[in-house]
Amino acid sequence: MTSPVAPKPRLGIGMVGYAFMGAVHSQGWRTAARVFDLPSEPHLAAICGRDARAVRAAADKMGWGSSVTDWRALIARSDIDLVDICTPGNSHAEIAIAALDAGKHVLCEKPLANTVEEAEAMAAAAARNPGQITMVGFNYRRTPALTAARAMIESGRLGALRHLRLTYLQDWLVDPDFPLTWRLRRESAGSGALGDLGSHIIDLAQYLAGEPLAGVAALTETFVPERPVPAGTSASGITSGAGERGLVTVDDAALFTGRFPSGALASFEATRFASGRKNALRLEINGALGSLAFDLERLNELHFYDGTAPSAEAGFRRILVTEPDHPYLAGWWPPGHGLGYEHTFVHQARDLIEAVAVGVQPAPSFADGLQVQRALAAVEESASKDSVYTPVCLDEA
Ligand code: SOE
Repeated sequence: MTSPVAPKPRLGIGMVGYAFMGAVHSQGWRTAARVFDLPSEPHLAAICGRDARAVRAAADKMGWGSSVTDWRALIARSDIDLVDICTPGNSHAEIAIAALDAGKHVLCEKPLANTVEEAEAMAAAAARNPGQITMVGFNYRRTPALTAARAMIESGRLGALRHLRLTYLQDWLVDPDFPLTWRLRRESAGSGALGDLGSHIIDLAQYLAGEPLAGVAALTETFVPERPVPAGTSASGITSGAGERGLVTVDDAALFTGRFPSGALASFEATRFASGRKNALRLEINGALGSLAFDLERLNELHFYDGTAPSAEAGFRRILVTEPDHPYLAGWWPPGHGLGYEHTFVHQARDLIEAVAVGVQPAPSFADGLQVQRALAAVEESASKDSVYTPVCLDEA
């Protein structure tokens, strides 16, 4: 007779927010325990949103046990161990600090906050609650090809890093009549393409380089300064009306350079105006011994140039990151069968559940999120100073 397998302890999850990020995080929580052998079983206890009917529908669709309309009630529940924050940035600090002080672990969407002050308060709350685990949702670190890239850099395959070149290009704001949603207002989103997309590539550059940026020099631009206020809404003090346009108060694009303490140089471009580019996160890293290149639109591939190979055999070669020896892949499909965007969130859930079980702070923690927030603020400060870039005019002959 076989003895019954003891049930795993439950990790109760409560999520605040249920739009795009709420949906992919839900997918991560639902799937992680079906793919990986985890120390505890995530239980999708409750989801929170302000509109009772909509959040109920989201709970049913995404597999949550119950729905609530008050995040404080969610935090107060004894069946919730971890609070997952998927709301716009202006509510991150209040929810995260309350959750940490109530004894919950916290996963918070990126960027950590809208301001450095809020991020500092969040990191301080994490520090005064050392028993609670915190993580920021920089999910792309958990793309197997990029986790593998980090391991190659760490083991010295690229030698000393010289260049990190990162771009994150989208095009959903090209239409000047795209509505003035919360992502286009500073009070709700903090910044524009910079915080939304630039924060991802800052985190990735620092993760891959293994050190924080030492300084930045930047340009930002808002190409379309006014947009239609969405009908029937009142976006952050703007009252809607037919044909009414409101001010865009964040950047549409950010272009910046950076320097690492090791001496490596970095360049970054984050934009929502790259016509034809939907979710193009691309990077190339050049080191003294070789290079790596990655494109999120072909996320199962990593391109490696080994500068130590005989020159007659030199050239970029494509590594298919689909094998059981690659990060996260052993839990998935047979060799050669690739993964996609959503899987990065499954890996995020897996790593967080494991960190909670062993009580060891994972990366990126709230302290790491604060560091990215400081880099975002430095970009904005630099972009606001005319002296940083001194245009040199070419006189007509
Ligand atoms: C913006 O369009 C966005 O949804 C980001 O907010 C996410 O972080 C990124 O993963 C995809 O693009």
